[in-house]
Amino acid sequence: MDFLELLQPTPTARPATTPTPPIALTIAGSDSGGGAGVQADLKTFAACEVHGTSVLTLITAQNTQGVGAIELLPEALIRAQFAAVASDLPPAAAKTGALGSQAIIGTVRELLEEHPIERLVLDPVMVSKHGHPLMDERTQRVLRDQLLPHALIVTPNRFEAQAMIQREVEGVSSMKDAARRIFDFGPRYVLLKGSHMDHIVRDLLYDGTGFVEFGADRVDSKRVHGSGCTFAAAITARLAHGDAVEDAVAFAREFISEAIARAPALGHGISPVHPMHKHW
Ligand code: PXL
Repeated sequence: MDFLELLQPTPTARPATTPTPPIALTIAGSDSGGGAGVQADLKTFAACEVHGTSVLTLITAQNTQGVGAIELLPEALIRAQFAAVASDLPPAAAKTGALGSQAIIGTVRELLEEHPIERLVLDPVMVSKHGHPLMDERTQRVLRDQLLPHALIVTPNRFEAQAMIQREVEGVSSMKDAARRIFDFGPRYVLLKGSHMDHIVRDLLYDGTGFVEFGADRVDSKRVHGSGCTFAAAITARLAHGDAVEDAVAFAREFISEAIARAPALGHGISPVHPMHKHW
């Protein structure tokens, strides 16, 4: 570059184009408090550099202290959201969260049959991590029988595993037995979350042949609202990026530990986890 060139005005910089991100879809419910459900999923997708789309199944009025009201959305509106997304923004991976009723479970099954999604993460949302049932037993069975065959990976907690197989799950050997039985309902991977032994959290991943155990120090925190949703959404995001299942789960384990450890205090009840922990 010579002296004259240096005197030329610099051309206005063109804006750098942002590369197209992978797309992920969540089929789940709204938490007005912004901690769980679709809100957790979309924040997690964004934090993991994925464009998030959503099909809302139900709307809850809730905050950190509890759920006040729930309204299920009509089947036609669920179908319309799915059609809008699938025709223009086809997801590389998807997850399901709260589905609310046998009718909605049936609608989601039909949608998945009409439009198969290879990389589907099924978060059962049947029994809370504290053991409170979130749907009646008949609806739990319908979810198990109709949706597990469509899942790449299902992510039950211990209580959901018990509900699926109708027997106690306590300790590693019964977790392994449960994972084998849940595998027989049709998912390609089972991730059984956390038997809490001492201060270690153990998750077991089963692919029909062998087990991979994920251990992490248990973060002693009450700020765990939305942790199941955030965990499953982080797996979904990495699957959308093209990760192998085992890598996506390893990433999500790290992600959820940090999201719990770095969660700020919010509200007067159970604070949500912090999916944006890498950013603020
Ligand atoms: O974390 C389970 C869950 C899923 N979806 C919605 C929720 C919750 C728990 O509060 O509110 C909408």
